[in-house]
Amino acid sequence: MVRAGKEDPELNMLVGAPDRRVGRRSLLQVAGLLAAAGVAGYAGGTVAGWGDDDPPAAAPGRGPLTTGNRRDERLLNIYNWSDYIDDRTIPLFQAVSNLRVNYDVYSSNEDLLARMRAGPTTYDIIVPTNNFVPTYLKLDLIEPLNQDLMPNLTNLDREFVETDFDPGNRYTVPYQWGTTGIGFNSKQAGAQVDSWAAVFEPAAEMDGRVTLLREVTDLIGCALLYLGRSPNSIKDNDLADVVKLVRSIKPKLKGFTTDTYIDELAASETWLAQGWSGDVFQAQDQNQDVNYVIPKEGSLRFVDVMAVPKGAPHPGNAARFMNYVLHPKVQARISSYVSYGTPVSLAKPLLPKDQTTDPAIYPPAETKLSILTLTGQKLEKWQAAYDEIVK
Ligand code: N2P
Repeated sequence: MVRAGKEDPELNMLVGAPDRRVGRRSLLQVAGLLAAAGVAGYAGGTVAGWGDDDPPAAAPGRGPLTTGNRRDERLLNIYNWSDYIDDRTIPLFQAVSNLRVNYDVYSSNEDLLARMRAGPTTYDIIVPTNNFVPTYLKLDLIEPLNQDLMPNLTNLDREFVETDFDPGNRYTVPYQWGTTGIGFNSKQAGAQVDSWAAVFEPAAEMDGRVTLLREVTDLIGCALLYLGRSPNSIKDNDLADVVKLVRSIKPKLKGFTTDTYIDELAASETWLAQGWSGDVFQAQDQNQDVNYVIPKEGSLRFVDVMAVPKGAPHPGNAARFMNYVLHPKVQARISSYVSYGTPVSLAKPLLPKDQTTDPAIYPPAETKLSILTLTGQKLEKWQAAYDEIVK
């Protein structure tokens, strides 16, 4: 529904207006744009989508040393969710910072965590969801941020500073936030979708047209809400009921996915998708029959946060990027494109009004939304229930 409206020429100075999503297939390919624009320090090659596990070597010796890094390279390796950035922010950051950015994407917290647990990484920024932060801290997988390089931290709204998972933003900086709900095609599924029943007990006519999220927290948490249980339950009988419910509808599902449902909703291949708010709005941009609802039983709210993996090669450059992202104009550019909520209210006057007044993007206080945290026993039990469902 929303696209960036009139943008700031200052932020658009070096690139035109390519309007491509940075999805799982279409990683940023801005090399040509940058080279054409004569961006200082750009070393050639593809900016993102390495195609293998190791990022390419840094641009050799250009400009002054960058402070705060372990490796003396003008390089930044970012690992973010698919479909979670516009395609101007990275080129413009490269232009203003004289750093080269490699940008790669993943599509679930489980995938990201498994990658981080597998051993040392070359990524400098990852973007886990808040509910996984305690696990990252416990496993010693992220390191304290260089806050001295982030004067824009003061732009963050108070509620994103005084969090239970990282008070004071010592380890994490909020990127965007959103809700979990249902994306539905009003022509095919009807206009009256308002309950989790639509996806957890789908009507026979919806056979093969329903997808659920391939993500532990959303799948288990929302099924618990549908069953009228606490969305934080770790009771064995509650989790057994969730497993029973979702397993019983598996034959009717198109599948579990976190990164294909935007395209599938847009193409009217999927008619009902458990999904994240901004993703569904990105589908709606392409297909006006697509709508988003937060079901009446309540749902989940999440904050995705930028963090530096322990021992990352370029933590100084990571801090520079985080600081850039906290600029209201940059927040507005990202938010207006991805249709998720911004943690920087100063960006709101710069956003399209139809976005800031949309209760599906900025839900009113009375909407029943829980923020879940996955730790210890809960992580283990929920993961086991999830594995039992998807195996
Ligand atoms: C972006 C989805 C990010 C939200 N496509 C998941 N926390």
